[in-house]
Amino acid sequence: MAILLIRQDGKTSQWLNAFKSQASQIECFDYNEPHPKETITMALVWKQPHGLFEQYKNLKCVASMGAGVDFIFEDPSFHQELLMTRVVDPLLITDMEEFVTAQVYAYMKGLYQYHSQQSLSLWQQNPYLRKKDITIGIMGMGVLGSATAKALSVQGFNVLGWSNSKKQIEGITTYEKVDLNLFLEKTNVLVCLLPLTPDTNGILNESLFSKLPRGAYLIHVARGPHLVGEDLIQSIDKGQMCGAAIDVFPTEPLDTKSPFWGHSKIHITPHCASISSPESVVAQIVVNYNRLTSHQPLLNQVDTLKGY
Ligand code: NDP
Ligand code: OXD
Repeated sequence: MAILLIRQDGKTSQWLNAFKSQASQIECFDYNEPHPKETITMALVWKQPHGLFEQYKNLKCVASMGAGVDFIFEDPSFHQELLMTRVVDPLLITDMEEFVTAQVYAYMKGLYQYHSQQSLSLWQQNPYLRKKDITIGIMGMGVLGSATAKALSVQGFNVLGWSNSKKQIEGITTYEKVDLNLFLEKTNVLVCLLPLTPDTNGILNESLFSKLPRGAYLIHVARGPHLVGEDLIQSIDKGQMCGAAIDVFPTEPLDTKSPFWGHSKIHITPHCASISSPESVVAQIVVNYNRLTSHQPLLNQVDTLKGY
């Protein structure tokens, strides 16, 4: 039995090294190197090339190297007999809380505007917002959304949360799926932390933006296809949205021709809100690999019927 690592961005050696230092007894292969296909029982993947899974007749589990699993569902060679797991990791959670919090403060204090002013050598004080002026609405109150909501609430922000099922979280007003409009009408800083599924694809569109109070701000850290890019630009141009911080894009890296790059009210980061640390994540992969080997239920298993 062995693990196959499949990613195409040059980071495989970091993961192999983490296995070597934490679990040298487990055989791990880079899919680009020759390997005995019949030994592979677990594939650890990040944006894998499609069509590979069917080549591994003894494959039982596909494990995402991140929290999201949309790129596994998109692969036609993934089938319902395979188990799927994802990452739930304390570092990933803290990193996301901190990233969203940093974006909220940057927006409140107008820091991006001062960055632009610096390039013009312009010394000019601008009005800024205080916590009482902001209601932060988080779409997706799962592992990352609820932790981020709590972190912001503890700092004194007014926080709302929206998710499929209603949550009970102290200090946070929560809304279930059918109450989306009630959630939106009270939110002026919208944070997207939804998984990408057929139901959430394109959810950040003109119609949704129009339900927010005028001049709302978007912090998008979930997946590129949630956002309809032209709708955001139009909503900003009309003043319905006042700007956005966007970390994720339908095609990554973002095309150099994208209108987002040159837009003064759109602030781009390269999918870095919260990056899986191999050292931290490999420990849980090893636990699951051992559970798989001994036919025990896996941790952080994805409901493949629900899609996240
Ligand atoms: P979870 O699965 O723990 O949470 C998902 C949440 O979304 C749940 O609250 C769920 O509701 C809710 N939800 C799902 N579908 C819908 C829907 N149709 N309508 C309303 N609510 C819905 O995911 P995580 O919190 O771990 O991660 C969220 C996403 O963050 C990942 O899928 C990934 O895309 C993104 N991510 C981005 C990173 C970055 O660096 N930019 C890093 C890590 C993750 P319920 O609770 O009722 O099931
Ligand atoms: C993830 C991500 O899903 O990095 O973990 O986007």
